[in-house]
Amino acid sequence: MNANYWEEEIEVISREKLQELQLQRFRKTIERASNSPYYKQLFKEHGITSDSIQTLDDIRKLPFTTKAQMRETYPFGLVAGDMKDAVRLHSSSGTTGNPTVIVHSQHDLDSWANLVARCLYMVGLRSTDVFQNSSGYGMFTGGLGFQYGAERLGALTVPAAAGNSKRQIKFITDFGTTALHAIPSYAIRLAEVFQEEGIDPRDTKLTTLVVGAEPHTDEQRKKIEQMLGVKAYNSFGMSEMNGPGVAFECKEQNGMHFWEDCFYVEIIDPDTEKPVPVGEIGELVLTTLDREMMPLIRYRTRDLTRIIPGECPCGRTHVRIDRIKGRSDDMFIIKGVNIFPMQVEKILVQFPELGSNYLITLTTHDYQDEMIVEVELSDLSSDNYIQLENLRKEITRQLRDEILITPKVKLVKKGSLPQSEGKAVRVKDLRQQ
Ligand code: DLL
Repeated sequence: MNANYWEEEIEVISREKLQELQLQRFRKTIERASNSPYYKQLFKEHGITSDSIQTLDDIRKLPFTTKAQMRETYPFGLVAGDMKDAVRLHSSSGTTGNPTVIVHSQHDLDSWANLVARCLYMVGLRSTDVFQNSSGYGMFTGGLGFQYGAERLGALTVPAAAGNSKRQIKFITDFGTTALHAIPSYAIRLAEVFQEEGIDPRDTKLTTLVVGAEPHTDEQRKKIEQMLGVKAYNSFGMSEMNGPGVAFECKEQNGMHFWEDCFYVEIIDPDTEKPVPVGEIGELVLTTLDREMMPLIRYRTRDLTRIIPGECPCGRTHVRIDRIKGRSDDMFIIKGVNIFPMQVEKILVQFPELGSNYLITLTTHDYQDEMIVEVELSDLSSDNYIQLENLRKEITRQLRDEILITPKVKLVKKGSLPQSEGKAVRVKDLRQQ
């Protein structure tokens, strides 16, 4: 094995060969997808077969797949393989209505683990490393995704799971952890706990951090690197495309290589749905190229980014995408959890004591993200302090059950929140971006 690459023949493949491989895999994907109830019907309506795709540009003949369609076909309408070959199911962290479900065969899990191993190898991890995963396990793909990828690499893998910072630090110290996976907001929290405990992270063996699953700036990355004395690499992925291991920074730390042998990347204008020129920001649209059980075609991720033009000095030929710049829908991510304002609204409308105007404010306090939900009271509310406090606690509890994090709820007088004339502005993001 070449010391620089996990799979040299794929990572530095010529663009021409890569495109040949993509075309071949794309046609196979269409064949497979046509076994799913959803795509079978769709292809019939549009008269599509694998022969419709002669060049990669022909991909544009195909309609997009959206999150809404994934929900409508819940749970198995997009499954193209035989369910007896299904070995794992994940669902997305957003919980509006039906969750989006992804079903994997053993081939899919092997392909995913291989991609994560490729990413970790790219930033210098080897079988001698100790990899600690502070991600939530369970449905969230950051847990099992990194677990299997790091095991595939042969690293000693510590499934520490989320939270309990003192225990994380004890593991780092006692087990000689060299690499840690954390969402960026948690990495900063952990650095603070290091300080509180009087332990200098530079005295541990920790040298590499893998950060992702939520938007963060280069400044935040530098802060993490400086506080923990590590190199931090950005990692992008989503449940619909496996999870982590979709795009990852190399040692250059200048954009994330997108594994184009497994995903076909398009960047479109979210309004016109036409491709944007290379280098311009648009919405990322992805097609799986190596998925057996549940291929997804032209999936609208709603993530806004751009392709970084030019070649990467590391030699890898797979395109690089820039940091995620935002979303083309109203989803926001806080503490690694994806939330839609509708989820908050759904809870608030159930309380007759509340009016219909509310505002979600996202702020940063001591490097920790905070979510504040201000909601106006209705005429039906009491002005008894104890009753109001009980109401506030009940709203907080129900919101926590729905969105999995605990917001700060503030009940405010009717008419005191800004009234917008057009589309209501429900989210104010004041975080340091
Ligand atoms: O967040 C998968 C993942 C786990 C990626 C661990 C990286 C590390 P979901 O919960 O489905 O999956 O959320 C996917 O998170 O569409 C983006 O909006 C956002 N996101 C993921 N990675 C990044 C990143 C996982 N590096 C959604 N920067 C995506 C900014 C990110 N946003």
